[in-house]
Amino acid sequence: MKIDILSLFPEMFDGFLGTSIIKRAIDNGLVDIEVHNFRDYSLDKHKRVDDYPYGGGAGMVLMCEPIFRAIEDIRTDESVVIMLTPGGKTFKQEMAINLSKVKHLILLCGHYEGFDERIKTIVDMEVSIGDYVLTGGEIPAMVMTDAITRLIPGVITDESLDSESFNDGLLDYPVYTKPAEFRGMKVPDVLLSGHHQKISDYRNNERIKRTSEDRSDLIGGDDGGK
Ligand code: 6GU
Repeated sequence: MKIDILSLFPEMFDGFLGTSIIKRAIDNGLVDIEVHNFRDYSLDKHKRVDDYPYGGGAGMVLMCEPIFRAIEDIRTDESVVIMLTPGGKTFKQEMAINLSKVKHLILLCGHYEGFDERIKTIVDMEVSIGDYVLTGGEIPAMVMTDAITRLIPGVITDESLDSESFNDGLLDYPVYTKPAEFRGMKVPDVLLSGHHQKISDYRNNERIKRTSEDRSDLIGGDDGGK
């Protein structure tokens, strides 16, 4: 998979792309991630990419020209172009799974007051990562890239993906490591029993219990404002 990220602040991605599982996925050739500065696509001699909003009002607006030029340069017939904006469709695990099957993703990170409305005509989707406002689309682009990349076959073991939170709509089961007792808190006996069927039953029950206690909205209940 190829992911192209368009941003005004490419340096924000250095730590993210150079660390841990994402770095390993890139080094192993499982994903190719390229960050572009859309200032490079400005035709203006001062490399301007934003201007004042028509009609007045606060902040600056990202201009059509550099963004259209960047997308037209980078996209192919297999690209899905995504605009990151708080007004977009909320990013969830299901969307991550669907996007992990795409050959080429282009993520547009906005800043300032937003994108010129006409930029919507050149994108395939508008996506938000949740109901709060961030200063820009860079962190959302990292969130999406991380969630999608770990789903690409070979990036992490199939076993880790099998039982994780949100697969089949349930949260993950609780896990413990050494010691078997810490400050009076004991690891459940069943996990020390070596009895695979009992361990599997215990974990399945815990997933259902946790989901109904902490995130009943995932199984059709009210989330109580969580
Ligand atoms: Cl995609 N962008 C910004 N600026 N804020 C957000 C967001 C995106 N998703 C949630 N908040």
